[in-house]
Amino acid sequence: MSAIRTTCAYCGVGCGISGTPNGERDAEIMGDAEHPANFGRLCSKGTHLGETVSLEGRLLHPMIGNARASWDKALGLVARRFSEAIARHGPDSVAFYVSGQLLTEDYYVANKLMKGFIGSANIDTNSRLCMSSAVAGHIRAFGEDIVPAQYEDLEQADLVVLVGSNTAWCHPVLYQRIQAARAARGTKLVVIDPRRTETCEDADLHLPLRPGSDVALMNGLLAHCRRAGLVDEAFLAASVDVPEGFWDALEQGSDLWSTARTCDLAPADLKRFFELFAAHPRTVTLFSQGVNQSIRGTDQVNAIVNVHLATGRIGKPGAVPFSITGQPNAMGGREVGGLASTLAAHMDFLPENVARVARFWGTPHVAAKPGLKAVDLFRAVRDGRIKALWIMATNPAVSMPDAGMVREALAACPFVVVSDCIADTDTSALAHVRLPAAGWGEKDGTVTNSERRISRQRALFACPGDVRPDWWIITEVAARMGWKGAFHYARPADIYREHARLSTYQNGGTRLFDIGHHAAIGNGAYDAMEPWCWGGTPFADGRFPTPSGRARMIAVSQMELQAPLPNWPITLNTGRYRDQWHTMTRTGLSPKLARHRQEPLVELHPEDCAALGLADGDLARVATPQGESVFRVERTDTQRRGEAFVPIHWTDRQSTGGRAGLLPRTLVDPNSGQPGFKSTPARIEKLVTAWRGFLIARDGPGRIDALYATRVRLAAGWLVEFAGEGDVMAFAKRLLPQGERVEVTDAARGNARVAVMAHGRLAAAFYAARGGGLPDREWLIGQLTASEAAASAALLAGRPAAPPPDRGAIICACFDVGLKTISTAITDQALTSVEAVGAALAAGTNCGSCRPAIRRLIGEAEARAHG
Ligand SMILES: Nc1nc2c(c(=O)[nH]1)N[C@H]1C(S)=C(S)[C@@H](COP(=O)(O)OP(=O)(O)OC[C@H]3O[C@@H](n4cnc5c(=O)[nH]c(N)nc54)[C@H](O)[C@@H]3O)O[C@H]1N2
Ligand SMILES: Nc1nc2c(c(=O)[nH]1)N[C@H]1C(S)=C(S)[C@@H](COP(=O)(O)OP(=O)(O)OC[C@H]3O[C@@H](n4cnc5c(=O)[nH]c(N)nc54)[C@H](O)[C@@H]3O)O[C@H]1N2
Ligand code: SF4
Ligand SMILES: [Mo]
Repeated sequence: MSAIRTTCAYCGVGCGISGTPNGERDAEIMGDAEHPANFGRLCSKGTHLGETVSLEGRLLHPMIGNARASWDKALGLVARRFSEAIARHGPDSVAFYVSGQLLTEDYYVANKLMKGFIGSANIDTNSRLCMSSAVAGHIRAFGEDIVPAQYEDLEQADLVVLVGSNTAWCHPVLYQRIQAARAARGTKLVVIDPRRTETCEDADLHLPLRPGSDVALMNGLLAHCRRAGLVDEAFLAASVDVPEGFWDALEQGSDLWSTARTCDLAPADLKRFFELFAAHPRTVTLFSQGVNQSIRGTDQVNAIVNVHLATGRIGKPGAVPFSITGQPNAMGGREVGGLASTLAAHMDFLPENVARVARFWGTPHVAAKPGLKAVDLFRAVRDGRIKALWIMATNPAVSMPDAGMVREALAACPFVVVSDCIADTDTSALAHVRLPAAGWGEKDGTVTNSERRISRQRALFACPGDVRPDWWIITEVAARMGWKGAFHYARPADIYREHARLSTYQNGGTRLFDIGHHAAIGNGAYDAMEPWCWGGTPFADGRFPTPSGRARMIAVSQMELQAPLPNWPITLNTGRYRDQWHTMTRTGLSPKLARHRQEPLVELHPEDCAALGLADGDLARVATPQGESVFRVERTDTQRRGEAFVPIHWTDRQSTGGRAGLLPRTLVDPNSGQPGFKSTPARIEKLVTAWRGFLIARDGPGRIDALYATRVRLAAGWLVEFAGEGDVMAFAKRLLPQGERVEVTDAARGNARVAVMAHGRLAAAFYAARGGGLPDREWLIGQLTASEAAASAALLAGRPAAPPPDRGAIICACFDVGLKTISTAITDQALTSVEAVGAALAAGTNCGSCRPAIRRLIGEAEARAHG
C-alpha cells in the first residue's frame, strides 16, 4: 500500500500524518513532512496511533439494550423516539450533546438537524467545557469568534507567554516549534501556571501564580504598559473602543506590589515579566485551559486581549493573543455553529440571522433562541425536562463536572442514544441504543486546527462490521424523521460544499468566516485538498467584524479570591498527562503510552504531605462536596502549598478510584457557561488498607472489587495495581486464572505471592503485602514474554538470581528508556544536554515529547552537583 496523507486523531495542533496501512488493521505512522502544522514532527501520542487501530473493544453493530440490531431497526427506533418526544413535549424536550472530535461534515449535519429541522438549539458540545470562554471573549472583543493567530507567529515572536497551558504535554508539536524558534533566534519564554509543569523547564521565567488570579496579573501588566508609555494611542483612536472610565478603574490595585500580593508572586519576578513584555513588542500570548476553565474564564480571556489591543500587538506578525484549541476539530465545531449559544457559520440568533439561515436551509423551523449549555443541559436531563438525548463522540459520564450528577441524569432519562466507536464506555453503559461510529483511520472529511487550518482526514481502512460514519448515521435519522430532502448527501464533499455555501451566503464581508471559494469544489479537488487557512491575517488592516468596525476593550476586574474553607482546605486542580487522551478509550489501547504514567496520581507539596501524614506512594482519598475518589500520592515541590493536581483520564473501565470527574463542582462562567474545572475546594486524607499489591497477567481481569485498583496494558498482558481489605487470598483467587500454581502466603500478615503457570510459561503473578516490601515490577513484566519460565523461587521472590538494573519510570515512550537509566547516564557520563543524552541512550530522539523531562533531569543533576 502507498502512504495516505491524513491528520492526527488527537489535539488541536492538527498535525499531518502519513499513514501506510499494512496487513489487517495495522498501520505505519509517520509525520507528514509537507503539512504546515508539523512539517513531519509528531509527539508521542501521534507516533503511537498505530497501536490504537486494532478492533479491540470496538462497537461493531448497532445495539438496542444488549441485543444486536439491524441499522434499519436501530435508526427507526431513534427517529421514532425523538419524533414522539417532540410531538408530545415540543422541540426543546430533546437534545444532542456532541464533540470537537466529530469531523466538520458530521458536525454540520448534527447542527442542521437540531437547529434547522427539530427547531431547538439544544445541541451543545464538549467544547463548552473546553474553549467556550475563549469564544465568548473573542465575540465581546472582536465581534466574531476569530482566533487571530497562526503558528508562524510563534516563530516570528520575540516573546512567547504561555498562560494556563501545559504546552509541552498537551500541544507538544507547538512546544517543539517554540523551542526550535528559541534555539534559532533567542525568543524569550514566560510560563504562567500555578504548577511548575514540564513546560516551565528551560523557560526564562515561570510565574506560579495563585489560581484564579490571572485578571489581576493581566490588569497589572496593562497598568505597567500604560505607565511605561506603551499604549498605542494611534491604534486605539483608529480601531478600538475603550469604555469610559476604563483606565481609572484599571489603576485600582494594579500597581506592582498589590498585583504581586493578589497573585501571590515575588514582586521581583513580576517586575521581570512586565519588563520582558515591555521590551518585546512582538509578543504572542498563548492560552488554554488554565484561562478558559474558570468561573471567570471570559474575563480572563478579555484581560489578555485588552493588553494586546491596548499595545497594538494584534494583526501583526508575531504579535497576537492566541487561544489554542484542544480537540482535533474544536475549531470546525465553532465554524458550523455547534455550540448551543451560536446558530451556524459564525452567526448568532439575531432575527435577521435566523431568517437568513431559514432561507438557506429551506425550513421554517430554525431555532430562534440559544439552547441549553452543557451543565444546564444535563441538569435538564436529570430534572426530566429532556425526554430523548443523543450523545456523539464524547464521554460525559467521565468528563462533565460532578459526573455523579450526570450519571444520575443519564440513568433517569427515558431515552439515551450514544454514538461511539467503543462498545463499552462509562457513558454508553447507560445508553438505550448504541450506534457504531467510524473512528480515526476510517473517517473521511475535514478538520480545522487551532490556526484555522482546514485539513483532510482520510481513511486508511474500510469500516469494520456495521460501522458507519457519523454524518451517515445523523442523516439517516433525519430522513426517518421526515426530512429526507434536506439531508440527502452521498458523500462528505456534498456536505462540505453546503457548509462553504452557507459561510458565504449573504455574507457581504460581515463575517470573516467565509470559505465561499469552496462552495463548488469538485469531488476530486475535495479529495486532493491541501491544508489551508481561512481568514488570512485577521485585523491586519485595523478593522474588526463589529458593526462599527472597531474592537472593544472590556473592563474586567479581578474576582475576589476566597480563603480556603476550613473543611475543604485544599484547592484541587485537574488536567492532563503527556501520553493519555481524555477518557483513554483510544490511548489506553497502547502499551507504549501506558508507560509514562501508569496510575492516577494526586500531586501534593511535601509540606502538605507532611501535614496530612502522607508518604510518596501512599493512597489518598480526595473528597469534595460533589464526590470522592482514591489516588496514589506523589509528593512534589512542583505544586504550590495547599493545592493538589489530579489527572482527568481514568474511568470505571480502567480503575476503581482515580475518578477526577466526580470531584469538580458545576459552577460555570456567567458569560460562557464553561465550568471552573481548575479549582475546586477539596480535602485529602490518607487511605489505610489492609494490603496492597499488584498483579501481572497475560489476560486482563474484568471488574476488580478492591478499595483501589487500576489496570494498564503491557506489551504482552496487563499490570493491575490494587489495595484492599479482607481475605487477601480470596481476592487473589478471584483475579487469578486457571493453571498450575506456586505460592507462599502469610494471610495473617496480608502477605501473599502466587505465580500461575500455563503451558510452561508464566500466565499471572500476584504479590500483596501489608506495608511496603513489594518486588520490582519490571523483571516480572519481562517474564510474561520470556521464552523460558524462570524458577518458581525466583518468580515468588519477584526477582532473578542476579537482578538487572532498575530502569525507573519510563520517560521515553518511543525507546522505553527509564528515569533511573537516564539519571545514571547523566551523572556517570557527565551529560549536560538533551542531545548528549540522546546520543548516549537514544532517549528523546524520536518524537521528542520527553525532551522537557530529560532537561529537568539534567537540571536536577546539576543542582545536586552544585550542592
Ligand atoms: N496529552 C494530552 N494532550 C491533550 C489532551 C489530552 O487529553 N492529553 N487534550 C486536548 C484538549 S481537548 C485540551 S482542551 C488541551 C488542554 O491543554 P492545556 O490547557 O495545556 O491542559 P490542562 O492540563 O488542562 O491545563 C493547563 C494548565 O492550566 C493550569 N492552571 C490551573 N489553574 C490555573 C490558573 O488559575 N491560572 C493559570 N494561568 N493556569 C492555571 C494547570 O495547572 C495546567 O498545567 O489539551 C489537548 N491536548
Ligand atoms: N475535571 C476536568 N474535566 C474535564 C477537563 C478538565 O480539564 N478537567 N477538560 C474538559 C475538556 S477541555 C474536554 S475537551 C473534555 C473531553 O472529554 P470527552 O469528550 O468526554 O473525552 P473523550 O475521551 O475524548 O471522549 C470521546 C469519545 O468519543 C469516541 N469517539 C472518538 N472518535 C469518534 C468518532 O469519530 N465518532 C464517534 N461517534 N465517537 C468517537 C471515543 O471513543 C470516546 O468515547 O473533558 C472535559 N472535562
Ligand atoms: S501534537 Fe501530538 S497529539 Fe497533537 S496533533 Fe500533533 S501528533 Fe497529534
Ligand atoms: Mo478540550
